[in-house]
Order: sequence, then structure tokens, then C-alpha cells
Amino acid sequence: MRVIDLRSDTVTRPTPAMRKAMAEAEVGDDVYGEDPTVNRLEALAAEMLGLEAALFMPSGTMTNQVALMLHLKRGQEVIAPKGAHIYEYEPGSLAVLSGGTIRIVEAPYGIPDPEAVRAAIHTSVHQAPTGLIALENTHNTAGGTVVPLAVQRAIQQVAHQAGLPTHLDGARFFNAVVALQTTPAELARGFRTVSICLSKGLGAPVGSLLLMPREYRAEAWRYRKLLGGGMRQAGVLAAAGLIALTEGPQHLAKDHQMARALAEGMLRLHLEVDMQAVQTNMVYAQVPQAPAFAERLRELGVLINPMAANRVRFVTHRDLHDEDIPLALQRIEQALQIA
Ligand code: TLP
Repeated sequence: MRVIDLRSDTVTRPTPAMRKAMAEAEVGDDVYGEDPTVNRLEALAAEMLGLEAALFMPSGTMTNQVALMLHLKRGQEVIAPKGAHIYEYEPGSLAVLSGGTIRIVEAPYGIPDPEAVRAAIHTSVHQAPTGLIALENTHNTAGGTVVPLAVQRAIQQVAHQAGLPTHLDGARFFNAVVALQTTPAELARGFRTVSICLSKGLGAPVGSLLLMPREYRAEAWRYRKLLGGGMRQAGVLAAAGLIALTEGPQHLAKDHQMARALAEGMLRLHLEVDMQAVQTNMVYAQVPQAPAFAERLRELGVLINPMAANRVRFVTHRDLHDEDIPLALQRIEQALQIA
């Protein structure tokens, strides 16, 4: 039986071209800054996004957390959209590593109201002072939804007026670039730091990058080492990352089409899907008893993640075949009949 894995785009495996590049990668000790392939990857990412410097790390959690460590003093607060990964899925890291706390603002479809962000900024001595404003684009738990450029600009403006830095969790940065039909530099514009992941829809086996101003890099480097993220001959990974960064984005439009087809099929099966949230490579559906539904689907050969008691997530990616979407829909129909 063909197993259709829709748990996440993180399940994508390195392509034959990536494996070849990994095998042949020129390497050095990256803890001494001597890995030429890592250096190339960092330089390329910085150039593409229009930030001055980049640092390669093993995961998006680490790039986000190093950014938080850079921006926050102990006891400071980060303002983030409801459902933000830095809060929901980075397991207390903010508290442990930065000694920070979080203020969540409502964010329908991942989009906070800039005026609500302004109102959330703390300056009083009785409150945790705000140290950072964070956004997530695309926004995972809102549905893989896209934050429009104009909203990013308005929130950056609020931050600027308050003298605060901004961070973008761009784990799926290129999905947003494709959906917004913009450029990486435009999407990254105005953020002090940006985290991007190579190991999601772009297909690399491992790796994320933190983009930042040049003067932040030495401290970010130290924090990466502090967290155990100095990876020595990491060029083996960066070689796959270079292919992900240069060739990965062009595959994402197809992932988005597949998600739309899947969502439309699910609507025909009377599943509750908010089509307005289906903007990139994710489909969230409301089902009673999500874990039991995911388990029935697993038995039928479709893997998905229950994300809440009554909410499941389906993620499309480049390792799916054309016939997988109709096949997944057949199996979903079967799973609904068993219920
Ligand atoms: N998200 C994973 C799970 O942790 C939920 C997934 O399967 O979607 N930011 C965002 C917005 C993310 O969605 C993720 C991964 C990360 C950061 C963390 O990346 P990694 O897994 O590389 O630490």
C-alpha cells in the first residue's frame, strides 16, 4: 500500500541531486568559520533576502530562539500573533533560554491588527517591558496563511515608532513569497532578523538560517555554540541547502495547488474546511475526535497530524505524486464512513 504522508512538509527527503551534492561537498570546520559550502549558503541567503549576514543552524527552532536571545533581555516580553510557533511549539524555550515572556495578540488568518500590536506594547514599570515584535509568514496554525506586505509594513512602522526590533519566523518564507508573488528581498524588508527553513517545502534534509544585521553575527555565533549548534563539517548539509534555496521555491506553487485540490475534495465530502485559510500548502479541517480520525486514516495509509482535540492538519509537499491527492481523498471518504 502506498502511504501518503501529509503530516508535514518536513517529511520531504533529499533529492538525488541533493544527495550527490552532499557526497561531493567541499567542507571545513564550520566552528572555525572554515566550511566553504556553509559560507556560500550563508552569503547566498543574505544576498537573496537583502540582509547583511546569515548564520546556518540545524533547525528553525534554534534560529528563532537565537533571534529571541539576541533581542530580549531577561523579563522582557515579545509580542506575537496568536498561535505563533515560538509560543505553541518551541517547548518553553523562550522562558528557558531568553528568560522572556510573551504577549499574544489576536491574529485572524495569522494577521494581527497593527493598532492591537501598538496597544499591546508595554512601557509601564508594573508590566513586563516589550522587547520585540514577532510575526510568522506563512502562519502555520492559522492555516499556512499569508501575511500581506502592507500589514508587515504597518507593524514594522509601529515597532519603529516604539523603538522596537522585529523578527520574522519565516519557516515557510518561500511559500509566502510564492503566494504573494513577491521577491524574497521584499518579504524580508524591514525586519531586523528573519529565520528561514530549508528543510520544509524546499526539501533539504536539515537546516535553517538566521538573517540579521552584520553587527549581530558574532553574538548569534556565540549563542549557537552555547546551544550546541556548532556543526563542524556542516557543508555536507549546506550543499543540500544550496539546492533547496535555489531550486526549491519553484516547486512550491504545485504544493499550493495540491492543497487547494485536497481542500476542495474535502468540502465535497462535507468536511468542515475554511477555504479562506487555504492559501499555501496546508489544509486544516474540523473533525470531532481528531486523534481517532487520524488513527483511522493511518490504518488506511494516510498520515496526518491532529493539531487539537477537533482539528487536523494536512500538508502538501514535493514528495507527493500527482495521484496521491485523489487517493488520499478516497481514503478520507472511507475513514469518514467508518466513523
Ligand atoms: N513546525 C513543525 C511542527 O513543529 C509544528 C511543522 O510540522 O509544521 N516555525 C514554524 C512556523 C514552524 O512551523 C516550524 C516547524 C518551526 C518554526 C520550527 O522548525 P524546526 O522543526 O526546524 O525546528
